Amino acid sequence: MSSTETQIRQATPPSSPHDSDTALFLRAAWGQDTERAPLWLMRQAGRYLPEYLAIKAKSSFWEMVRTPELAAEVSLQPLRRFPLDAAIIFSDIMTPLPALGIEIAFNPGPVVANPIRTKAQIEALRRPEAEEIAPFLAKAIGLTRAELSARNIPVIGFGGAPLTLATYLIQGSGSKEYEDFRAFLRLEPAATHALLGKLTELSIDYLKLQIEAGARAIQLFDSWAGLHDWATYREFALPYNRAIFQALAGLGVPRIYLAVGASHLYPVIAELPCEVVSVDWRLPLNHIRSHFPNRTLQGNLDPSVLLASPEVITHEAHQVLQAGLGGAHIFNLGHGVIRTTPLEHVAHLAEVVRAFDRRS
Ligand code: 1CP
Repeated sequence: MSSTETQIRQATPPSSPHDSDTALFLRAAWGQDTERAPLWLMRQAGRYLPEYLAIKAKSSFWEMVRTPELAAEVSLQPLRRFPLDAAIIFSDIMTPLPALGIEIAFNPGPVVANPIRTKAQIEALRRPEAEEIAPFLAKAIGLTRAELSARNIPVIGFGGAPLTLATYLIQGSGSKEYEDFRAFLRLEPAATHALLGKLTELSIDYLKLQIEAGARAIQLFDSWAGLHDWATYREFALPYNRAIFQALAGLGVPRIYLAVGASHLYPVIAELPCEVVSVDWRLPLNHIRSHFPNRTLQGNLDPSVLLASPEVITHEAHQVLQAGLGGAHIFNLGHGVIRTTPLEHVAHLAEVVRAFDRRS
């Protein structure tokens, strides 16, 4: 981004209900070509951390999510170990769905008790009041924020994109290619749109409650967007994602969009009103910039690099950092931290990213 464009964006920040955005992560998210790339990792709170496993041994996943003290503790754990520039609140993309009347278990991924396959099931979904969706999450964000505000580290809130939520609800659980879901879209387009409409309303309330509780940025996870071709994405994903981002415009939080395995969709994704695009590892960031001029790019180290050696991590992280020059960049993985990632490799990555001066 040119310095003139940076100045224009800096000159017109959206009205922020919070303190001024001085945190490195927020400056980069708003489009500033910062002196150093801020760093956080998707799934930074999770199963590669022994202190997470210790809590998990005593509590179910839902207990952890629904007990604000536990959720805040788990959100803070990676920040105690590593010099990260943002926290992500510990929860799940499926968290708001029980408020619609849908029963969900985790084993370890989400399992839907009664997968949605009929129009009647969709019509029967409740429209919850905003306050009932996830009151525990608002408390967890408040507790996490209280611990981090002295360090000026922001908390990221998040939700699942409607099409990705529908993928689990209709398929019923994780799958490799989600064939049942992709067939359902074709067989029952009207019912699918009705479901996506309800998920969009729910997601807007859910994300707004996180912003009201103090989340300083919002990430929309569209983990399964890459399954689809252009026309399907344009019909079943784009309008709903756009509606969510539009509803969050002007609330003073940068909006981050993540789609995985979806570089074929970038020309369509470019139509979304968001400040940050999170990219997986399949293409270098400098090849992606042209699709998203004036946006911040987030990513995009292959998570499996963290399973290799410190030398490999240094080399590949430098490649990502170099490719991220020429515009705002938030360093992250292309997808979540893998469960078997050695802790010292995460520490090493943090050192490499922090030592890289983007101005020299
Ligand atoms: O067994 C366990 O310990 C539970 C594993 C686990 C964890 C740690 C699940 C079940 N969810 C989470 C937390 C989680 N989920 C976070 C926490 C914050 C952080 O990143 O540190 C976040 C952001 C999510 C988001 C999420 N959940 C996504 C989007 C990100 C992605 O990986 O693409 C998805 C697809 C889910 C569904 C889900 N929940 C849990 C699992 C194992 C999965 C994936 C299942 C699958 O692969 O289909």
